[in-house]
Amino acid sequence: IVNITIDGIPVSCPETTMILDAAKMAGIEIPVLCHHPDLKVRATCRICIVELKGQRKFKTACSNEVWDGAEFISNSPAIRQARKDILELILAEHPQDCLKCVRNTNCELQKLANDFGLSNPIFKNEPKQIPVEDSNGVIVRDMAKCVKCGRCVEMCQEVQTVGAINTAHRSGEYEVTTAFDRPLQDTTCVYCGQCISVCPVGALYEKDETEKVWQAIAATDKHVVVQVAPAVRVALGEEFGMAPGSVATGKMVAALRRLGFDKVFDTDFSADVTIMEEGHELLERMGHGGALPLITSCSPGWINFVETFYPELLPNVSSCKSPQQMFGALVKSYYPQKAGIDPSKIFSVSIMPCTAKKYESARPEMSGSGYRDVDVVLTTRELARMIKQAGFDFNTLADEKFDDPMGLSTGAAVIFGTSGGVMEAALRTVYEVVTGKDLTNVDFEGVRGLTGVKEAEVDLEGKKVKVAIANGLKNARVILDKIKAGECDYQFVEIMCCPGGCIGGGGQPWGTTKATKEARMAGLYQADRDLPIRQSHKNPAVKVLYDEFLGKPLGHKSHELLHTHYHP
Ligand code: HC0
Repeated sequence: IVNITIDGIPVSCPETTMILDAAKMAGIEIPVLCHHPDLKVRATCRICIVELKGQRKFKTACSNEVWDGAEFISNSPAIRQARKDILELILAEHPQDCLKCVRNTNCELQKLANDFGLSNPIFKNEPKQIPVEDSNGVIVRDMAKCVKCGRCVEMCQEVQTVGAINTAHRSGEYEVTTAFDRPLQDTTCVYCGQCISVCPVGALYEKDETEKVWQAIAATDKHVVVQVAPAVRVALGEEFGMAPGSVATGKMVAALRRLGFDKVFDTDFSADVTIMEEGHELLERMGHGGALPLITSCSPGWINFVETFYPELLPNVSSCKSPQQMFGALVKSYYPQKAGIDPSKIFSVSIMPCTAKKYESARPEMSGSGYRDVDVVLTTRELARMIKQAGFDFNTLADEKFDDPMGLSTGAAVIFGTSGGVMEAALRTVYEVVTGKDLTNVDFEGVRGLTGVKEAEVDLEGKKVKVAIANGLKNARVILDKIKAGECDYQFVEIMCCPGGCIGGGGQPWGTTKATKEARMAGLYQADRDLPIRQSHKNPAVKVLYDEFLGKPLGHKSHELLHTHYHP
């Protein structure tokens, strides 16, 4: 423990504490731009400089540790002027179209410019003329706005190990780019959108498709249905001032109805169906042969990754479509039959915490119903935008319930949205199917949490099942390399593309950090505990689906509608 002062305020902290964090302990928020709490120290922007008392020496607060007796000044005329100068230089080449920018009012650079009162810039504004790249249909890159902080590059290179973007050139030509400046669709990009999550400005964002949905709602000949992913309900409230992790399911359903959707359904319904299909696929492979371990297939960024980087392991990947796509196929086959609606009139929208879901829905094979199964995918952020445009007060909406028959779901389904959730949901069902006994406790704590790689062994009354879970693609590589080398005897593996699972998806509200993910994860487990049914095979609406329509898991109709194939 060392003793220091910051702006005269005494602080005692471990000697490995960064000045930035020590300042927080003193209640002082030092401004940052390149710094992100979950990423490495980079100290490229220099905004966070502090002064050593009595010496005209600056130190970056994000990259320097404290030492005993140090006296730091974080607010002095020299510091304020230096920070202003840095901001002036960044703004000189930054497009100043804030009113039209997707990050207007939540841009980290805009906030700094506002805080430092840069209303009379000294330099002429000469932004680089770089065309906006939006040809891939998922991620938009407006590189003229890039502040070269490098957060997205670290995310793509080191956290996700995808390597689609990197830095190139030096000095004034230094830029974040793809190999040979190719469009994103000609790179290894998996569309996870994690680069978007950490971008401090409006250089990276998802392709906005809200207008297509507004038009469908306005069209009199369309029956517009919506499904909502598990992780959206614990993050959407943040857009309206709620604390991260607040379970806003009832208000979200009410809001979707107010927007004009004809039916408000739940992806959780088809997450329960996924467990029926995938659980039986696991038992089939364990009993009658087939590639083991079985690896989950619901995370579309992960599917893009395995197709690109580990095609030799595709036989291990479950043939189940993701819950989003199972829902899409059923809402244009089962639902119209049950509701007496012409399937050609159905317009199917999904609300996802994920950008890769936009890519997944556009895959040509995702048309098991005979139509495009999911017409438009919106992120959590896009849904929030629609609600803001509609102008009603989200916070005062009275809770409403999802519509039948595809709105009934279980606690097993809602935890799909966090790392370990698909595994836990599967175990809750597989245990009872294999043993014929009821679980006394459905909580499999060993598979929970944000640890990158988790392993567990589950005893199915004498039959042991070894499982592993990875979240984030770097962690996925750890397990995949072991499988390739024949060094593990897992039977079932869950892989989620984004760190933390869908709670940390690339379409979630900006400002997502490990702390927000922990709060959202707690929200999902709360939602699970609050539901009366917590195992997928006990979902009565799923039972009716199999009785009336599908027949049995892995049956002919299931294969037609709910299973898919991959592209090495
Ligand atoms: Fe997920 Fe899903 S849990 S991938 O993270 O399986 O996006 O939330 O909707 O499809 O259910 C995302 C979240 C989903 C799907 C589900 C799965």
